[in-house]
Amino acid sequence: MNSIEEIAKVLRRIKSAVIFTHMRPDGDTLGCGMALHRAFSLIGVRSEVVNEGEIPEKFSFLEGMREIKRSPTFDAEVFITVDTSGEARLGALEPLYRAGAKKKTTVNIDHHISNGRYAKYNFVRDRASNAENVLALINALGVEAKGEIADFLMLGMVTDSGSFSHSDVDGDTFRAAAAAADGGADISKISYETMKRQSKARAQMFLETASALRYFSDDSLAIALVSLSMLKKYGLSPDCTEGIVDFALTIDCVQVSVSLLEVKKGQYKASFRSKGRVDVNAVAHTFGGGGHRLASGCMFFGEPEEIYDKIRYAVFQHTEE
Ligand SMILES: [Mn+2]
Repeated sequence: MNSIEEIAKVLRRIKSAVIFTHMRPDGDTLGCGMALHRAFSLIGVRSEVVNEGEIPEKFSFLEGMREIKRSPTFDAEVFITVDTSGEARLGALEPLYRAGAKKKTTVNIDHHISNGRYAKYNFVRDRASNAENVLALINALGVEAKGEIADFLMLGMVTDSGSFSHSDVDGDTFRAAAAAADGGADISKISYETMKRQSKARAQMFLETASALRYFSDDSLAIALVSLSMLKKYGLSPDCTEGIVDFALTIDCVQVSVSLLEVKKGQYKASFRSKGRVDVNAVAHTFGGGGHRLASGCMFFGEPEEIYDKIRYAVFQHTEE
């Protein structure tokens, strides 16, 4: 691994860079990409941020997001990836990245411990958000996190840390957030726009789903179901179901929360969340999926009632006494 100073030294000498962000982009990858892009413009490096897909609407309140391109528009000297644990996370841009990486300098700035250190220069440090690492890089480039840069970094920190509530949040997270706040980041707007705001239709769908929540195993297991017909009724797309699985975990007696999203007739995408007594990675693994101990996912085929039974049994098998 390289130090942030080493990487800053390399980047201070370059003329151009393309900054790659990961597929199904979140606030961290986009915030890191845009913050670095703005920092480059202040030190005379031509750069652009690319992402393979649509930029979620909830990030559009930050105007700079409109500048993000689907693929590189010029032949840059350096390829940089941010918040991207492996090349496959670049989605449709992976082949282009790999082809370019053969002859270009590559830089990888990330916070996932699983990161494969696939670039020539790698800085991987376990932090609540990668925005904390990008802040260190920007400072090492001699740029202060002010104005838009502060907003982009705060976006990464707020979203990846669950509004500074996840277990990996520590003093360093707050020191980085303090620097962004000192630079003028609008934390209240950023958290409202990205963590709270929703459409009326989404709120109605959520309330209907929550009131139909099914409880099993002495109320320690809760399952929410979002059918295709419900999405149709409210005119919503499947990404509006994000966050539904987290709701039931707020209930005292619930140890495991599951959401089932119907993706095709009789086919359900399941998300699992656990408070700790149940290893939901093992549960999802039973059905060909996986993830982490406390958060995982898999696919189910069949009727909801049969699926509930399967989940109930698998959760029972993986409950620690
Ligand atoms: Mn991240």
